[in-house]
Amino acid sequence: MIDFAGLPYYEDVSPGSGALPPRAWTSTSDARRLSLNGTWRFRLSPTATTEDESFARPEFDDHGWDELPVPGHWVLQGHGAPAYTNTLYPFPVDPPRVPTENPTGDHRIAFDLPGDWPAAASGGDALLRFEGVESCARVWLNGQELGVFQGSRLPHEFSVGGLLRPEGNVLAVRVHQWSAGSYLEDQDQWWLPGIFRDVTLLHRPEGAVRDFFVHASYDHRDGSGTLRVDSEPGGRVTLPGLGIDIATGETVTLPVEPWSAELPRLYEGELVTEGERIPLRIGFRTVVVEDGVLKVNGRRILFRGVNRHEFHPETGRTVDLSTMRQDLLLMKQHNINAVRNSHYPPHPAFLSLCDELGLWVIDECDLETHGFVDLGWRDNPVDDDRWIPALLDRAERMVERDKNHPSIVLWSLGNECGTGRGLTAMAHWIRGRDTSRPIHYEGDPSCTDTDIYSRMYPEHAEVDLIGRRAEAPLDDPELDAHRRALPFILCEYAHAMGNGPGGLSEYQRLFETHARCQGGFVWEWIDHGIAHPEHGHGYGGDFGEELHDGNFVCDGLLFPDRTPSPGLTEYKKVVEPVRIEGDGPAGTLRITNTHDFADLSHLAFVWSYEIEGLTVADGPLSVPPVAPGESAELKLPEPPATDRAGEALWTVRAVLGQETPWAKAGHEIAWAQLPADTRGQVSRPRTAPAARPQRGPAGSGTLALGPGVFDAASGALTRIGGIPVTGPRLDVWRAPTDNDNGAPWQPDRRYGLIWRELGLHRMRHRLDGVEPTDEALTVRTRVAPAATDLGLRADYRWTADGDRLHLAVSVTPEGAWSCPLPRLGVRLGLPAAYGRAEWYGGGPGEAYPDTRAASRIGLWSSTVDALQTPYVRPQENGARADVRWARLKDEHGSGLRIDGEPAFWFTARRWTTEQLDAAGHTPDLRAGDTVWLNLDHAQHGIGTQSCGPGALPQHHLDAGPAEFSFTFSLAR
Ligand code: IPT
Repeated sequence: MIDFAGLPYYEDVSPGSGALPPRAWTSTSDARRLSLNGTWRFRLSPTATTEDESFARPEFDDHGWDELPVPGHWVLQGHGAPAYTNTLYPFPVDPPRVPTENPTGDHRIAFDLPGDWPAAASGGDALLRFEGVESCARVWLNGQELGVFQGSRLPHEFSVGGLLRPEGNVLAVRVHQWSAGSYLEDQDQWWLPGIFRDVTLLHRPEGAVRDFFVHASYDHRDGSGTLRVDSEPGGRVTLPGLGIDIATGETVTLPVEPWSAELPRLYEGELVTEGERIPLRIGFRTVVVEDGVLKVNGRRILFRGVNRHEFHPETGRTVDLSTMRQDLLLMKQHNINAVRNSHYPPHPAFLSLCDELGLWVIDECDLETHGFVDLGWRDNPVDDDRWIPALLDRAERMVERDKNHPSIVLWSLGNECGTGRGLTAMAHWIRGRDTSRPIHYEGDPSCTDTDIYSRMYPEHAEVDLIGRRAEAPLDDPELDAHRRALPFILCEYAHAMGNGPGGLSEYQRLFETHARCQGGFVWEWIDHGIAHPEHGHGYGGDFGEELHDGNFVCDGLLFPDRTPSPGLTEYKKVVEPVRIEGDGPAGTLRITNTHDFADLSHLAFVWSYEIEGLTVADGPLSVPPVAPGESAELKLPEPPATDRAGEALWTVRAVLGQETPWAKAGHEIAWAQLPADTRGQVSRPRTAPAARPQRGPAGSGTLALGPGVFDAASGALTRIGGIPVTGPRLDVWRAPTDNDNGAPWQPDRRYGLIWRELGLHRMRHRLDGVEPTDEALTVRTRVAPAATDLGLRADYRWTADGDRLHLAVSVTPEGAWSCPLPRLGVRLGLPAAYGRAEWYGGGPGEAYPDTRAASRIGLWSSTVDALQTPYVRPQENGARADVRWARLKDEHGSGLRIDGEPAFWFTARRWTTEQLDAAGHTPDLRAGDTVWLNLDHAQHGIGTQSCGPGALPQHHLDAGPAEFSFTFSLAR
């Protein structure tokens, strides 16, 4: 075991020196503050060994240095490069030692105090506050050393009152990329050193608040709130809205409206001490674990959550206020009600926004030692007494900073640290300080230190068992009984990497079935793709890293530029807090309110009656203010009289009745479609007698059948009504998704690799016969890869009537297929001019068998370009589900129409699947001279096995006999 004594400060495991004890954060007060954000001077050294501290002297000449915006990460500001690893430490693991190559940024800023800054003679103090510096800082003011600290995403303050002068102050900060603290910060994200959050100078008048703690609880039995505010020094607390005017330390109980994520009622007030007035925003709520369930204000809550890292594609973890707000607005607009601060406390302003807009928050400590897993957790800092002071320091800095936010309902000790005494010490300290929030930690299956049973990425079947409290027992009966009595959450599930995640609906059903299963947090909110000059958005390996984990860092529901991905649209639909069901032909409707607190009075309901995607009639639907957890039975209106023929559907939607702080009136919350009659799809009647295949002009080598022209020798279709075409022919390949490729620890599910190994990307089409008969042209083939006896017999039977050409495909597998197929359908090429698509079927967005909840039947149109989903690493994307017919048109509006029987999966792109498969980044995809269509009878599910379970069996595309058909005609 290494001796920790005598190491330089950046390798010191103790919490540092010089910084003040942590305290509650406030965004404002009447005390003066001065932001030191701005342009600083900066010098980067390759090592930390420099003994030269002359730069800290005020008179040091830094004119030759670069300028650097603070806050920021120097590796995103032209100095060095970012690096991505998931669990691997990017340096030799020898805690607490770090490499000699330890990039070190010296920072300087000179500043004057504003003219109205209180003079030192007026008493009080001033604090210098850092909200976040990665990973270790040493600080000097006016040549005087203030101290050193670690704990990158935690605040640190120094007392500087005695050192300030009216003009010419010089703040010097030396930041090391690596420190002992780096061993505690092995989160799955970019390594981004720098002063990345605000730096502020705070005046502290005599008698100012050193710290304060708001205790505001709610008793649902009598609707009362109880408030006590502890403050040091004491003072008075006023909340005019409640007529409260009490001394600090005094308790008052009175009727209040509670705070919840759904109804985030905050009472504005003020804490006044002799030296300071601090605005308060108080939310009354009580969080308990009772009867094995997590309850807020007496009711079970259900997390519809996401894991959020702080991320911006240009500025990394420096995230400005408007971006924070944008994140939360997008969450609220997508029915998300909870956020886990993975895996560190965010910028403090984010939490105030959560209070205001209404989100349940898990605040997680800046602690992860994941890289020790590969060492069998040998020397894990969380199980080593010498690190306990540092761990406690981290817990204290989180809890003290954030304790006054009603939105925080759980404290989390950290992420992926294995188990150990350090965690127990943290939990013990937190319990002694704040009894109002249960404790979360996922990494210890025994739940020794926690009040919640939490897991990541379990399969649906296991969640079902846990929901029944019938999970496999722990060896220790006492611990087992403890755990079995706890509520259960998925702190991570549904890995949103690339196309996906699949299987959300099935999880949601479990959460709605078992009281113990209180929802989960999708991994994760946003792709961490960093703006890259060549690649658009770069991922691991794009910045010259020696070790990296590729695009595993791009696994969010938002693309790096914060455009919602189809996964977010799907999640919104799956977690919608209103369930609309019914029997269209019978005209009955059942509306269930799945909110936890809100009734339905804030929503307006509307219906529409559509035939083949065209709205024939619509109107409002009167729905009573159904209480949470309750349902109402309603009648649909009488179907409108119409002579329009075709498939008829009811669409019922719940929208916001009024504007909210996060969306406009009319914003859609929930919807459903119900077939209006039992007829279903109406097939177009034959219009003309059947045509027969005809030989083309002598020497042309062609066959004609209705509007189709075929190569007589190969049976290949070459034209439809004058439009040159390539194919259609059988296609089973898709550019493997991240989920297809799966995770290394689940080799039997890595279908992307298994398919490639089998050769599904290099299928050969053997021609076995071209058989024109009186009524049809039949082309028989066998489609198979080299080196195996597996194959698919594919027969294409062509018929025509009038201007319509029909294709019936019949597929028969041969050999023992032991894995599912990626897709099953035909691929067809059209000239590039056919760049506009219209379809009647599922839309407007992408859908796959287990990601199709948000796909609704309608008449949609898009350019082919806009049909693409720009996953940071290109992969299969863009399919539309349940398509009855599609038209591809040129700019004059003419083109090809395809009707499917049964409905099909429709995909169109300007590159081949092979090109999509070969691309590493979106700019690699270049439009060619063909629009490629995939008309699929079936697709394999998506699953979430890039980190989690695969597609459920019901979403597997198993090789089996299949028949499907298409009708081609010219579109006008
Ligand atoms: C889990 C981590 O907690 C999270 O930070 C992230 O890495 C996620 O996986 C995958 O993207 S840990 C995993 C080994 C289950």
